Amino acid sequence: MKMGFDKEEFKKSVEYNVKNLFRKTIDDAKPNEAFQAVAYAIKDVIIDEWIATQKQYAKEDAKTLYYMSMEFLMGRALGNNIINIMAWDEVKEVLEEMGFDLNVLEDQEPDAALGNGGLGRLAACFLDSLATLGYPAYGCGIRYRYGMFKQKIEDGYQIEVPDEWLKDGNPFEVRRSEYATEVKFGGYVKTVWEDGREKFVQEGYQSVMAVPYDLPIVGYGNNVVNTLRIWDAQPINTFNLESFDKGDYQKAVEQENLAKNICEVLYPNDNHYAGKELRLKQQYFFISASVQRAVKKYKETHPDVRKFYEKNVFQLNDTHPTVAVAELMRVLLDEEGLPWDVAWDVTTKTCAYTNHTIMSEALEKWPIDLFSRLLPRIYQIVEEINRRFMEQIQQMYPGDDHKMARMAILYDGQVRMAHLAIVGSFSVNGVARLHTEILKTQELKHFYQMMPQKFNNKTNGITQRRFLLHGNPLLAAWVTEKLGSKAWVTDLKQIKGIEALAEDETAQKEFMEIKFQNKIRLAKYIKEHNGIDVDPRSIFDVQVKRLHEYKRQLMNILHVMFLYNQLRDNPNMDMVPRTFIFGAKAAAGYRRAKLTIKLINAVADVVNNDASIQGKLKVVFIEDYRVSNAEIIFAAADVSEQISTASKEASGTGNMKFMLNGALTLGTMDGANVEIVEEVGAEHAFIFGMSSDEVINYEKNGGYDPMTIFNNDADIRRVLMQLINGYYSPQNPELFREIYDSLLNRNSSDRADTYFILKDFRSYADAQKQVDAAYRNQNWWAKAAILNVANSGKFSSDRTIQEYVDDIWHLDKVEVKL
Ligand code: 26W
Repeated sequence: MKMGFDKEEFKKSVEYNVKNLFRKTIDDAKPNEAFQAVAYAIKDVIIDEWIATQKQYAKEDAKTLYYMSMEFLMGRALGNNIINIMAWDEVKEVLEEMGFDLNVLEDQEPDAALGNGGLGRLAACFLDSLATLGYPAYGCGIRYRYGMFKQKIEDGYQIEVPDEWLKDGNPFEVRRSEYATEVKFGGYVKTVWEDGREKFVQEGYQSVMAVPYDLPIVGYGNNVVNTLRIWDAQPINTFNLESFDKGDYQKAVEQENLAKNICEVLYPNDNHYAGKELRLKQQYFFISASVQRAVKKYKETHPDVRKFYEKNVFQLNDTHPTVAVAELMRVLLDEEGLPWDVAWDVTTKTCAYTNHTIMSEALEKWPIDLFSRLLPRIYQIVEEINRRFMEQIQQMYPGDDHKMARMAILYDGQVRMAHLAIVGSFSVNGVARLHTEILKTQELKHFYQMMPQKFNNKTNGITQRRFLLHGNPLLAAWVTEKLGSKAWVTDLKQIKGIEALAEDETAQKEFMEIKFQNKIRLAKYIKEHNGIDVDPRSIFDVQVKRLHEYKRQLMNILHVMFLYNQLRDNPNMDMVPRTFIFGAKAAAGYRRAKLTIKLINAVADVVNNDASIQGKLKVVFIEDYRVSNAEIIFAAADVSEQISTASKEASGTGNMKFMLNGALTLGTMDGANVEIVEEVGAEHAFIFGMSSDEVINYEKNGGYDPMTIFNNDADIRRVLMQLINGYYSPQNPELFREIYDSLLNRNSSDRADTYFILKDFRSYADAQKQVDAAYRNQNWWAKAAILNVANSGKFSSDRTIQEYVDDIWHLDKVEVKL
């Protein structure tokens, strides 16, 4: 267990840091300066554990996981680190003695937003769980200079502002220049004969230096500190002004620019492949550096690289890091001199692939000309992988050209990264039970039929350390008190113990009072950031997630318009006051998503300023939804909107964070909602809409006809007409025409109402009515909310990680003693 935390030493350390960093005494330190000083003091504590952990791993020669991901959506580190070294109360006290409020200091830290949404945040939760369970692991990623953009709302529109998260430096990072690695792009491949065999040498290339920065990933109360290693790019050789050779000059400038550009910015696309060359550069950059480093490190203590897989495993977070398959082959073939079959055996025993989406527009398919120009040697290797794979298909399915076309890695002038990932991996997993079944029976069915043993499910999870212990201290303390133990912090199944209190009226009152306090906290945040007054006694009905058509924020706001029409017709309509809260970033180039944000804000403007409806309806769009404000939002939610078109949301993880915080799910039978309902019971959720089978059936038969609904349902028709008659945009009645058209008219590429919004609308509205009815019985609601918390145990990322370890990674736990 933990050694005591030395408060006096910590205090001295903070004072010393303020002096050294800012030439000030502690009483003159501004909040941001105090934050820096505290962060460095915490890092000081962490460093010893970090060193001890890495020594222990080396000593035990432990098998290591490399979690390869373009995205790590970490959020803030300070509070999380203080919690995980188990020093929260002590640090809070010391800071109070020094005249600082820990919460205020935490607010000084910018979010590390090196990710878009679900996939990036999952990676962050996984790192927390890996460290807490004591498994040796690296996160491998990119140190983007600019992370996910900051969102400003101006006149109801989203404006993207650069995220300068490194402006004041990052107190927790350590630059590791000793591990700098060269990464090569372009040029051509020369074949030479050497030692009686063919060798491949890349020539005429440009290259950059990859320099790693390490961030500590602190386990909860176990002295374990793992590493998130993010790579920065630097020019390979300093600009040589003396060189007047034209070729050199040109090359030097180009290499300098290459290095400057590679790590500049995170692509803000979520679930949408854009095919940008710079993104492929980013992918190869961090993968080549990570793979080279992993092999080098292994070889420092192991003589035989053919056993690499015994001590190393690479998990590929979606297809984005899939060049790792070919890069590991390149290193083993060209640098280690292994024959193809041996290199392939090592590679396919090292790599494992996770699929996170079935959205076809998310699939990465690189044009062969671009791919082969940028990565000539890698492309040769992919060609050979494809050639051998095609041979294998021939053998298994003689004469079946259909299979070849469906499964080829290289096809129609493109490199299909998902196919490369599947062929090059020993494991392929989906992220929720339903999602994995859809992969097996629909999207990847040919691969499943050919290699069923590779396929498995790993239902996602979330870390309760951030999303309950840190984000909702009131509920966390209540749970601990009721259970008489904090064991749930590392074993969330134990939270089941509060189920016994679900019917207890005192417990119900206490629970609702905590929820009320959290709603006051969010109301304050909304007032400060949006200038809108919301009533904490109203139902907080929340949809926060990336803006995407399949997630159907549009259905939610159309329903608000529908409710508002009813209230206008009958201001005395009996309804529980409701606050509809949205938070979402739209990809910068996603026009329809951005227009949906404008629509939400336009509806908010009208509804929030209409005194005639007596405050029964409020609409709030929270600006710049991100990890740090998410923690406040989940804690305050009554209703969790999880309303994606069934089959489209691979898992969802926000749904789990709401459940853990005692919100009731209003959702479709999609992704992990299915398993949430299974755990808590359908009677404690509000389920509506078509099943995934129904949706898939409609899709196979060319969709449905939304016009019939439009013609026969006057309420829906009235709402839709308000999109084009200026009801919410009097100055420009045509403003929302595109949205109207998307619901009713097919266009060149899409069916009308691609995501079945009108088809599911009535069922959704009915479910919403049930929410209203249910909330009137506060005892029932409290019971259902407590049951949600009590049955959220399955959704800890600790459980998910243990399943990855048991079924895929086969790591051993390491104990670190100080
Ligand atoms: C190439 C552009 C691009 C960028 C990001 C394509 C796809 C992505 C991600 C895979 C999108 C994503 O974040 N997917 C989400 O992953 C979560 C974690 O598994 C799931 O819970 C969500 O359902 C899924 O949408």
